[in-house]
Amino acid sequence: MRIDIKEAVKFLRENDDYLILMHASPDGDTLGCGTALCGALQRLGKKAKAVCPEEIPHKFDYLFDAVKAQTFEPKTIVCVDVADTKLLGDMKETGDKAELCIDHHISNTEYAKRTLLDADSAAACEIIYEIINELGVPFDKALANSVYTGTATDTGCFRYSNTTPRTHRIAAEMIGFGADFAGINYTMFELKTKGRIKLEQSALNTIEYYADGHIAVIYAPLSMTESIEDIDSDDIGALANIPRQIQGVDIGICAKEKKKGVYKLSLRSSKLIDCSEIAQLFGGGGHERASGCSFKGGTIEEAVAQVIKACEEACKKAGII
Ligand SMILES: [Mn+2]
Repeated sequence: MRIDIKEAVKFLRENDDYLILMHASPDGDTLGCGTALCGALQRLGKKAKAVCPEEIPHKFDYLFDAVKAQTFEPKTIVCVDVADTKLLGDMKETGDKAELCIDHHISNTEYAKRTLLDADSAAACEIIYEIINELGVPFDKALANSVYTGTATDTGCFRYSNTTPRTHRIAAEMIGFGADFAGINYTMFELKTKGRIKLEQSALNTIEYYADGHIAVIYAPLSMTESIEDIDSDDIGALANIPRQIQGVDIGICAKEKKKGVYKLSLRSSKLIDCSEIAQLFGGGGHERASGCSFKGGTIEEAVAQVIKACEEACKKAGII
């Protein structure tokens, strides 16, 4: 059932003992949502914890300043920025019992009993911002850092076309409440470990072009990622943005091997292509300009070949080739 902000806020007020689920391969938006919502509920005197099925990269540690560790038996499951319970990894079954999902992915499968979806929000944190306001919880520096992080990271530091005047207004308001925007943006967009640089060096060597250079693929097989120390899932995920930096490329594909024989292909596209449609062909989803899908079995090259074929079709349809 689809619900609106007011209904979501009513639900959050009426319930307690929240388990807030954030998606695997956690990013700044899901973690910003989880910590901000958890912190806001705790400030209302409720019990809440925000958990992620995968280890959270240390660069996000500061987000947890917004929450207190609480021990209790969770009763109410809420998913944030989770389009599909498949994105919850080992916690999928818990996610299938979600009472509420707050999300901005157009591909949301509406698995939760109640879904608050706003696909016009660049970040799910924009919806969390509205919820915190409706709950009447005043923003402090920690909550502001969480909401700011979601808006900054899901918009590539306010550079992607999903950014709206509202995104900027919310971010500006968070800066007013003390969000450490300079520190957050340095950590999220500039700072790299030596391992990350080494990973990029190796991955850049794998770039291949298709469709007259309109499609570019970058690879991150286990043989590469396991041989480099000091990298995390976020470092590997960031490779997805490299092909779209190349002039003339309309679709960038990043093929990473998550586990032996399990591949995640991330797609990034120019405004000429809707890459969520391509990902959906393979059971994935996402946004118009950023999407992903997974493959099990076979080789990474076989998975890539299937997606390239679909990308070529999309390029033909768009009149690019
Ligand atoms: Mn998001």
